[in-house]
Amino acid sequence: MDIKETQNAPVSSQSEVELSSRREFFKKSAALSVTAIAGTSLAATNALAEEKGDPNIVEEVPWGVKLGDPVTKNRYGKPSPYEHNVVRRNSQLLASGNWYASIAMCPIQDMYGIITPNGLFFNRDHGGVAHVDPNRYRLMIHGLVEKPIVLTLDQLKRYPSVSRIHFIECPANGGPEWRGPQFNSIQFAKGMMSCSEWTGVYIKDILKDLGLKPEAKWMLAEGSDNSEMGRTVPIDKVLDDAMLVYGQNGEALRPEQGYPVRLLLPGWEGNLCVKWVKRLEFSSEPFFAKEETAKYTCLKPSGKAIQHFYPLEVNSIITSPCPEKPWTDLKDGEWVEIEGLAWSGQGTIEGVDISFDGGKNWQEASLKGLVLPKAWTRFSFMHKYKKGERLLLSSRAYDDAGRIQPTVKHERSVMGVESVYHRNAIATWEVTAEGKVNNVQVIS
Ligand SMILES: Nc1nc2c(c(=O)[nH]1)N[C@H]1C(S)=C(S)[C@@H](COP(=O)(O)O)O[C@H]1N2
Ligand SMILES: [Mo]
Repeated sequence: MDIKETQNAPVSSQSEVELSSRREFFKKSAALSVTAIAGTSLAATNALAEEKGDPNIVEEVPWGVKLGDPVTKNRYGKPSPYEHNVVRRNSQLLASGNWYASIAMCPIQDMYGIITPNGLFFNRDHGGVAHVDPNRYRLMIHGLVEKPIVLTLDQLKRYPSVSRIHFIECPANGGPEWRGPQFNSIQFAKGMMSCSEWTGVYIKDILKDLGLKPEAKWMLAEGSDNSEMGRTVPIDKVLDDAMLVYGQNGEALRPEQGYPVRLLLPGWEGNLCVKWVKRLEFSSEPFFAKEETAKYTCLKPSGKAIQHFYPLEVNSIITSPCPEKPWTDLKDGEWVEIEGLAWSGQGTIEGVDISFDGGKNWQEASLKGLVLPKAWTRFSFMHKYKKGERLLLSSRAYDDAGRIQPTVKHERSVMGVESVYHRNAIATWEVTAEGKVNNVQVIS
């Protein structure tokens, strides 16, 4: 067969020359490893592998000597079976006694960049995942508008579309840990969030068509699932950047995210982003005043509660290392990249600081890739690992709204520990002398 012959063909003299000079380079950089930076210390490891005759280089690998799958095999592609551990996970501790009114956490320790693959987007439902027939999908927009309307999916898609990258976070993310760490896991401690590119229509654009009456101050959004999830949104947010989205990372929304249409309120509490949305009603009074809908409140030590607090605060977490991604394999003196995610529902991330001593001293990390408003922002810091050293590793993000993450002590002094929602205090990992990583809280 042609393919096999080509693969077994002898290498040309040209590539032999290239190979040997590469080997020379690896040897040289191994010798120079005293002054190693990340790249050259990796090169030193490579030179060793070549000298010892790594079988994965010198021997034939099974997938190289036979034909692969035909292109007709995977009509919808799946990750490599070797990635089978990268999945959403659920915990009895976070379930309301069943797996329908429940939550599955995103494996943020395994994400690259700032986009969550659709199959890994965190999933929170109050009555299970609804499976909506798009042909029978209807969206009613009524109340204080001149021209009330019922739209089919096709009609909704006829409005001019926009694509925006935004995170969605449940305000209860990190909520079980007000009194102290509960999960030695980043996925369970911080995985109630994900970030996608969303495609849909600005509600303000639809309202230009329908004519919003000036008395309209609130918008009720209702889902067509059995929980309905009625939520009321102030009109300013609706007219700012609220969207009805049907696209997620280049394809239709997944059923778990509200197929075929969900409400997206960039940067605001995830629970307001009503999925499988069937109705928007505009009114002069907030609907929760009539006890038709619920909202989350934050109980303060004074016994008073913050009633209206919709945007999510500036926040960050180090994703590598973390309890799932320890430093146990690192050698003394090796360079390692500390990475993490920062986000703010109130604006754009301006910077992130890293501390190795639980917040006494701080150094500035760099932001990498896209830095967008109300979106995950990836940060990075190169660190020379010292074997046997115990670290208290923290990150502290600040945004262009002038907000910075509080210390745990400061957050507790203002909010106490009785609240569930909106925890954004500085998070800390303990890196032990052996390189294991533990979820801890620095209270002082
Ligand atoms: N219709 C409907 N919308 C809903 C919910 C629901 O149960 N039903 N859950 C809400 C909550 S509490 C959150 S945090 C987000 C979760 O969105 P996701 O499942 O796409 O991550 O959806 C919100 N919208
Ligand atoms: Mo939520």
